[in-house]
Amino acid sequence: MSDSRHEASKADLTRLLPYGDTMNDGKVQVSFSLPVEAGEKAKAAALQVAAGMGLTETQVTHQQVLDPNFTFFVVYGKMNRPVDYTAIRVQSVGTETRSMDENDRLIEAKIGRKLKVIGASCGTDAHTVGIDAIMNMKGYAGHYGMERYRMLEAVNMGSQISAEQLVRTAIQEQADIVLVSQTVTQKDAHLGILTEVVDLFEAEGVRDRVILICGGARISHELARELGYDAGFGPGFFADDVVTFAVDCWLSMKNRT
Ligand code: B12
Repeated sequence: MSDSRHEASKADLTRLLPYGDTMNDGKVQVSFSLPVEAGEKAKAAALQVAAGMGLTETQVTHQQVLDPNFTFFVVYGKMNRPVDYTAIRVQSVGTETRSMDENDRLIEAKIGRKLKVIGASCGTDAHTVGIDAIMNMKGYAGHYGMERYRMLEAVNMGSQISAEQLVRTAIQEQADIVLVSQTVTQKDAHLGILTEVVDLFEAEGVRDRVILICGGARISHELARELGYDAGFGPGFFADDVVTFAVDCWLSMKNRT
């Protein structure tokens, strides 16, 4: 058994704590900024903030002036409240990812035509890297994007596309798969736009004709399902994961022509 597996096997999964350098030591590092001038008083405030998080044995290991009125802190501490890992249940997309070639062959054999994909980063969101990672020819981190697929016709509308524009285009183009990217989540801004897209598809009476998928740094499959999407993908997923899900979903949907 490798050292790390041997060490992990000693963990009590009903009372899981962060691992610093020994099992269950609960050691964590947190970082935050405070809107105060740097100095000893600011450091004391940072320690109180960490105590408020439930941390003990705290230590400010880094304090940095951001500007005269803001200071950034890194604090080490010990967390004392364990979690029961055995009681955790998560919703995940849960399909085994096929490669681009496998997906292409499956689409050709079972669907017999190219699937049309329309995607955009919606609302005021100007972050394009996430949707580009999934859609663009070159893809991301060594994983090709949807434009590279032989059996997909992928149209990336770019960023700052309104929900109306996206839905109108998807209907006009008879899209099979619609992708919505949302990166900025400040004050839950992403929830409004994601819901608007679902509402518009429903209002047009075509929600069940498209596979609707969202993604972004703070998107989970569970959240996506709650909002009325077929699936949601956060960091660590690539075009092959999304296409595998979409093809399986397409094949399981009834009344397809
Ligand atoms: C680059 C960047 C920018 C660039 C964007 C350039 C561009 N063309 O995209 C610029 C400088 C324009 C920018 C602007 C802003 N940004 Co910015 N930005 C970033 C940064 C550094 C990287 C984001 C990124 O590209 N990640 C890489 C991609 C590949 O990751 P990803 O988006 O998570 O995508 C993956 C998955 O999520 C998923 N995915 C994503 N989309 C989709 C869609 C579908 C359909 C699917 C299936 C999957 C999927 O697949 C991808 C691959 O695995 C992040 C910080 C960070 N390190 O993350 C901040 C960050 C996202 N930005 C932030 C902010 C606040 C802003 C601004 C509001 C700043 C300001 N006050 O002006 C503006 C907003 C502008 C606007 N109108 O949207 C915050 C967001 C905080 C929050 N909770 O909302 C972050 C987190 C920085 C921070 N810590 O404060 N930003």
